Amino acid sequence: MFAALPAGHSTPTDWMRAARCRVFRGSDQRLQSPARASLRTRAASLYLISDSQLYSMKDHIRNIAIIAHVDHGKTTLVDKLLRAGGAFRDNQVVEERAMDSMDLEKEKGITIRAKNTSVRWGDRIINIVDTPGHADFGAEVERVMKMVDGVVLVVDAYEGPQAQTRFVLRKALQEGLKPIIVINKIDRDHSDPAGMHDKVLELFLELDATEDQFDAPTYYGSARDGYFKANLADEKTDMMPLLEGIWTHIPPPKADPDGPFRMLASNIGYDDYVGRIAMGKVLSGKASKGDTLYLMRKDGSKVRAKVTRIFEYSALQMNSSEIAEAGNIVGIAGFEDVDIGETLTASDEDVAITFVDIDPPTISMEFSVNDSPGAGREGKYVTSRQIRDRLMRETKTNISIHVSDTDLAGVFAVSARGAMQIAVLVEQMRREGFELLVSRPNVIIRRNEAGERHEPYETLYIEVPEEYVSGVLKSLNERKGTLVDMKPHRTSTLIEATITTRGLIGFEFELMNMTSGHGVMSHLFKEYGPWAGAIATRTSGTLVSMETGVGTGYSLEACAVRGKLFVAPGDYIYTGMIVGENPRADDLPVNPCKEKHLTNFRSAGSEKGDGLPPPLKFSLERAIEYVASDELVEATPQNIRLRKRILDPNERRRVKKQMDTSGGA
Ligand SMILES: Nc1nc2c(ncn2[C@@H]2O[C@H](COP(=O)(O)OP(=O)(O)OP(=O)(O)O)[C@@H](O)[C@H]2O)c(=O)[nH]1
Ligand SMILES: [Mg+2]
Repeated sequence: MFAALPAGHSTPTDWMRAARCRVFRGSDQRLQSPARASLRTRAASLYLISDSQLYSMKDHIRNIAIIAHVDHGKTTLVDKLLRAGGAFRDNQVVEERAMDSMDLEKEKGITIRAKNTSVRWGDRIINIVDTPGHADFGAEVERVMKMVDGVVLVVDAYEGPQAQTRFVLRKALQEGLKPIIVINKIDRDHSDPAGMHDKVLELFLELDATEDQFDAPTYYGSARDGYFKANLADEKTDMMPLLEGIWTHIPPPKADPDGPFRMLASNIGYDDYVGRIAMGKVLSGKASKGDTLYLMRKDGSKVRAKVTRIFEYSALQMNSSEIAEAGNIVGIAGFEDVDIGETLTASDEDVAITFVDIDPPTISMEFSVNDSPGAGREGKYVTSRQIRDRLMRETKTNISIHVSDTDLAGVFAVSARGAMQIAVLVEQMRREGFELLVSRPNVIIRRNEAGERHEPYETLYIEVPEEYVSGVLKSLNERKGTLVDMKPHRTSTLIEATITTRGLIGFEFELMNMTSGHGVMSHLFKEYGPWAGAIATRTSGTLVSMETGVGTGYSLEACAVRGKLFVAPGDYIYTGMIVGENPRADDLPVNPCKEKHLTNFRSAGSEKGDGLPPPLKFSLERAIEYVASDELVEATPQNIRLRKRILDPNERRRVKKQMDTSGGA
């Protein structure tokens, strides 16, 4: 695209900067449009206000969020910023990606919840929020936007900006936050730091960044190797150039030290001694232990309570503090019921602070009591009340999960941004000792004014080696995706498509299989659009057990002839449980629990099933995507089983016949 640069500009970046300046100086035609004019007004209102009075007192604090697409290196960067800022002793051994402290985060190698920390040297405080990059956890990024005054946008020097880079940058620019660009992983073979920087600037232009935002300082380096530099040609040293850059370029918090105390709860923490802790940036005034504050609740009510403890973040923990001062990010205990998005103020006359708009959930799943035979044997918490209480507790700290009762007793509708987000919740619950049944994700349908069904659509970006392109396009076509753009990129092809969220369910797994792991994809919610019609996302049927008992090698060998098995000899199996995949589209009843009749000629191994291939074991995420609408996943602390919703074969047949005659649901 930069083949012919305008005269006088040596690099695409120079050219883009000049273009951006023209927009603001008024020499460009585009300035005449109302959108451009409003952009100018916004820029003026953001940066030409009397900052001096707002900034003056909080000079020793900076508040930043680290944002990026998944795996671009945010948490690794935080490790190195903490160490460079003196958070750890020189000889202290700290595990990699220390901020990923949840068990599931460690196991999956991804960040799930946004977390706070801080770097302190002298009286300087840099409060840092590490955020997740996976699209399903996007609300975690949205909710911290009001806590910070700037963002460090991390971009992989090889992959360049991806779907979630666009999402998080858009949110940050909309909030008027000051960005710093970090081109990470320049140590990677074939990385292209300068090229990727240009792509980031293109994205800034596309997202209507203000002039000041567009002029974001850039640092190049490697979080893994612990260095960043302001120019690619500079010698590599350490993290100090970036740390100093953050200090210099991110403005001190806009906060009024002399006003009455005000704080928006952007997160909720928990401490065994003091209970719930409201965390957020103090927007004005200060508070100390023992002060009386008011909690402005979402429902309009006001609750009066005393501050019992104040916390500050430091390295990997929260420490007690004497005072919550304007501009700082603190935790305040004393409000037992506080929720994210609520305001703490010194006066009951005050008005609540507006929280950021959180994008709504797009998918929903049923959670219900486990009514499979053998229920209650493997879990501690199995009742409807226990499941309901746990789900309600989740909504208190996880703002993008919504839970509602359904018409059926013991069945709850849980909505979220994506299947992975719900799978993480189910995984946490089974680790805590819950047993429950979960359904396949369904997209949340809306009706337009004419009463027509609309469903969520996403923009899908895929990068695959050339030889897999036709297979990917065929699959997209079957899933009712439409191709938007296709172009070569290095040795691969970049495909952009529009596809329904429904059509995307299970696609990542298919892409992995189809491309032997060489395909990379990311997606971004686009809009609600007309219902796309039926989409077949699974072409195979299942092998369903007709018996309850224990799987035997002898009978499973017979079942294995029919398809791929999900169970092994010795596994507990019940009537209606799915024990394998039938390559044909229908469900095949099988008996996997039969004992072999004694004969004089025993074939060695056939009782133990030694000749059986290992069973296909589903991860929870895969199981949730795999099941059809008449099937469920049974999740217990020890097992993940698949089953038919209706276990009894006669009843199942009767209901199916009824559905067929009434034209289906
Ligand atoms: N080569 C190289 N690898 C890096 C660098 N920084 C991070 N990584 C690796 O990239 C992977 C992802 O790093 P994370 O720090 O977890 O990335 P993240 O952005 O926090 O990921 P999410 O929080 O899940 O979005 C890990 O395997 C890191 O070791 C780097 O500078 N160079
Ligand atoms: Mg991370």
